[in-house]
Amino acid sequence: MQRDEQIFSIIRKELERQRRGLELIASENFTSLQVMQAMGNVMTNKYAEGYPGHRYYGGCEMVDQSEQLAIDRAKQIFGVEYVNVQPHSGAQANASVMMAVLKPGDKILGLDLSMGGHLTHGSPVNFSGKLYEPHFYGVNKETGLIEYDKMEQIAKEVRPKLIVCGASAYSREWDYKRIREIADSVNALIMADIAHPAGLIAKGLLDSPFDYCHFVTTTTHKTLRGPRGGMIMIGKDFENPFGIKTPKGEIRKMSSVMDLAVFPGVQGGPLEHVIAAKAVSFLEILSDEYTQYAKQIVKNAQSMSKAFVSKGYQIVSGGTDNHLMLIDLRNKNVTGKKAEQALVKADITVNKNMVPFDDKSAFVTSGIRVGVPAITTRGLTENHMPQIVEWIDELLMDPDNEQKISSVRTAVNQFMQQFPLYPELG
Ligand code: DSN
Repeated sequence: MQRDEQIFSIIRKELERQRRGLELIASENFTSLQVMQAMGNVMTNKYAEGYPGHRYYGGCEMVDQSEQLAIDRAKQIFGVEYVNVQPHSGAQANASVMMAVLKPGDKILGLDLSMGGHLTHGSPVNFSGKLYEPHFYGVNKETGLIEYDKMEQIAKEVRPKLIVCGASAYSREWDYKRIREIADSVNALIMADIAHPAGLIAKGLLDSPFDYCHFVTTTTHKTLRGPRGGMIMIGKDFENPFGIKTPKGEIRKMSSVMDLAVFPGVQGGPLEHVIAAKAVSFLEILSDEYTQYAKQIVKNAQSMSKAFVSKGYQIVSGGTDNHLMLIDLRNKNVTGKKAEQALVKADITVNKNMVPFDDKSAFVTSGIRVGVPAITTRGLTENHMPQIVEWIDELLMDPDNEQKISSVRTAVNQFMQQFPLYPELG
């Protein structure tokens, strides 16, 4: 068969783009070469509906071993009783939890998308806001911190069946204990979506949600640095709240209900090649090297946030406890859209992001979200952060100055040559 030079040439250019730039998108990272190798393997050819030892297809002996390894390693990382590694993405992990515990029309309470939440936490344009009745809590206008009192007040008013915590653009720690108290007071279950900070939680650098939240979902490709995909965890398995019975009349544990929600509830055949790559990345996470990496993420984020503040930038909530920060650009007279465009032209990749109480649309926005997991993987340390902020500041002060954009791009490209990415790929 003819080799597809066209698509491989595009992939090659993407490698070059990744190599020469400063990747500051908070949700992105660079997997190890072995994670990528595990992803591109013959398991993509295999159908394996079901779970290890209980499949609807023959020939699953090898994928059973690989999926079981992924499950066991994830259990070890997070110290949990139940893991499902089949969700194709974080969105499907969240859909599966909702499928497991909600009926259409049930009420859910999540963080408002415009305050840092996620589409799958009840946005009206998403399945979560269409199938269920969404309600939202937010952050305080002055402090930028989650308003737990308001969360409680809304929970008492609407009595949601599921409270969703976790965010895509919130830089502070979560008070899981308080959320559990609120949930218990209205008889709600809790889903914590830790897609962003999962790697820091795995290493004890942020509070763990498992003692308080009934379900924890994550993606595997952000701070966890694995292949693109999702995962569901339950800290301690429990009897399902709806008393679903097996044909033998047994009450099913939540783990069984959750397995059935992922398959056949939301998905068909699992992506066993991606699950193999998840297993590889989980082994990496268990290493001391990854522990050092996670600690470096925190140092880099702290250093970057200080550098922004010293240049007069307003970080929502005043700083960061995790790997990212949301910068409100309203005092800098530049929109998120304009900022993103100028930075991207200089090979500094960020995303425009709405800030709490934004007066601009999601297409324009008043802010940018900046994260350090990817540059930390490249090998950058806290001492490099002020220079990055210097470049960003130069561009945002004069976003239409093409000469400046060009000189910063040259400096960025030269700088990144010190931090080789996938040298094995030539
Ligand atoms: N799109 C992801 C992010 O950038 O945070 C969340 O799904």
